[in-house]
Amino acid sequence: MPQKSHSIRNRGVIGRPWSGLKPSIHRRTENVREFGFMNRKDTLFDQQIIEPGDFVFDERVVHVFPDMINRSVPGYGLIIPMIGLLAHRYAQAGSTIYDLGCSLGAASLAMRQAVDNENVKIIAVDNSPQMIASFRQLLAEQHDGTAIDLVEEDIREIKINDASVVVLNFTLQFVDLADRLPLLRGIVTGLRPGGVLVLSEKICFEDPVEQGRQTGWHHDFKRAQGYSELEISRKRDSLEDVLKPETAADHIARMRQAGFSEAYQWYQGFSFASFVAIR
Ligand code: GEK
Repeated sequence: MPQKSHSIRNRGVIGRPWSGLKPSIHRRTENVREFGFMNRKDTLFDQQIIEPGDFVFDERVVHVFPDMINRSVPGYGLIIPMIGLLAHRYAQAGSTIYDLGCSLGAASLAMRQAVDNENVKIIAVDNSPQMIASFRQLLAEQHDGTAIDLVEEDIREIKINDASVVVLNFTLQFVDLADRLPLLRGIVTGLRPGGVLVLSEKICFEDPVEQGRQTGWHHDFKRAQGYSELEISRKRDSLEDVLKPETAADHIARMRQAGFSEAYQWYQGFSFASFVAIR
């Protein structure tokens, strides 16, 4: 892969808290007057407005999403800028980058910052109309950088075409198990040789003892983030049958089966992991 002369560090992709947003944008997202609608504290499960098994990415979730994902996923604030770094390394001139299940676009924005001026196109997809509308509103405030095309669609219906980087950052876990292999096959087919998939997932563990310990450590993390016992158990109930985790070994095996020539786990924070697969 050709070396690029400009420094990613100088453009601030590394070391910024959660989003990899440019400083001005990051400040704006912290400004309640401008973006208060998606800057609220997650109290959804304190108020019990979501029923068991009923988690959906609706307006209530969008309003608290950055706070929710930061306080629920150990390492989310690290994974986002690392996706930027990986995009910087693997994005190919003239190709397309896909962010599948983009939510409010943290990964897209980190990648845009990392690959600016590389003649790439970014397509961000989510099937939640509220997520797409809010991400669109955020983008409307920015007038610089690579264009990001927003697509409101099920990621199973998207044709990946001439891609060099595809991101599934905590999205595959919400897709039916039977649909995961066909989805990955479509990604491999649409990737250029040398292109990559970055896959981040909540994982489970074969050994019940380890499963118990990892769950306990994750709940300690959530307690340390200020969630109460009630909020933790209600969220767990609401995600039951909605979020379907698999083991790290299952993910690696499926990526190989789908046609990736290499697949590695690069990150784990308790029961949250991230992988890179290379076509
Ligand atoms: C981030 N990647 O901040 N088609 C399209 N979108 C979907 C589908 C589907 N079949 N299923 C779920 N989603 C983001 C975080 S959040 C992770 C991703 C979480 C979307 C859903 O609407 C939501 O926006 C996103 O996937 C999952 O880097 O909430 O744990």
